[in-house]
Amino acid sequence: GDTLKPFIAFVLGGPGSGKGTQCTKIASDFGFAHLSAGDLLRHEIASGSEKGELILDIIKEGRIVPSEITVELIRKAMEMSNAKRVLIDGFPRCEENRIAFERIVGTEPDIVVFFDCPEDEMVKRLLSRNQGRVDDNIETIKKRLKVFENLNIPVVDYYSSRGKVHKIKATGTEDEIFDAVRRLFSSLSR
Ligand code: UP5
Ligand code: MG
Repeated sequence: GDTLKPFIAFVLGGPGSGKGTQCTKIASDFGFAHLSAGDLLRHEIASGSEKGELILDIIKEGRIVPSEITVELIRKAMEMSNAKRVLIDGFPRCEENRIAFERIVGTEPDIVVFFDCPEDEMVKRLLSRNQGRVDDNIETIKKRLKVFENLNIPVVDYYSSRGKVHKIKATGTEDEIFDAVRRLFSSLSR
């Protein structure tokens, strides 16, 4: 294996804050591999495995999939990509996720990007997405928002206390938000 550890950015923010949209742009402009924890979990569901059935039940309820499942999917995807720079989108969702990642992968993120978006805007975006996601209904969205507030914000607070968080205002157009994102990533690559 590669002895050099990649540069890792955790990308966090509430449901619908624009993590996936902005990660796509970062990946293409700055040469990062984009690993979305949610996409890896949905891929496992689509594979039809027994693990996938468990994951589907959890996602429908807006709850958090057991750390060992998610960390293992991310670890494998990192290994497969063999990338020097990695965006990990939508993970860790809770302190237990964070601790499991640091233990199993054996490293901390270099930076944490946090997309700060008001709840009413996130709800509006999710309800108009229309891509058939089983969790884009108002009942599940309310649960996702609660889990985000109660379990994900503490992770952001933890990394803030370690000086790793870059908070980005996630309202406005995709391009306006990417202006701020671009400034951040340009400041890293020298
Ligand atoms: N959109 C984007 N930017 C916009 C803008 N500036 N103005 C107007 N519209 C904008 O964007 C959402 C929608 O808004 C899209 O239609 C987009 O076009 C539009 P997107 O970029 O998809 O936002 P994102 O933050 O990625 O929203 P997503 O729904 O993916 O966030 P979640 O964090 O809820 O979803 P995720 O896939 O990460 O997780 C889903 C579930 O999986 C979780 O609820 C949980 O049950 C489970 N999960 C785990 O258990 N563990 C994990 O580690 C990860 C997930
Ligand atoms: Mg997403």
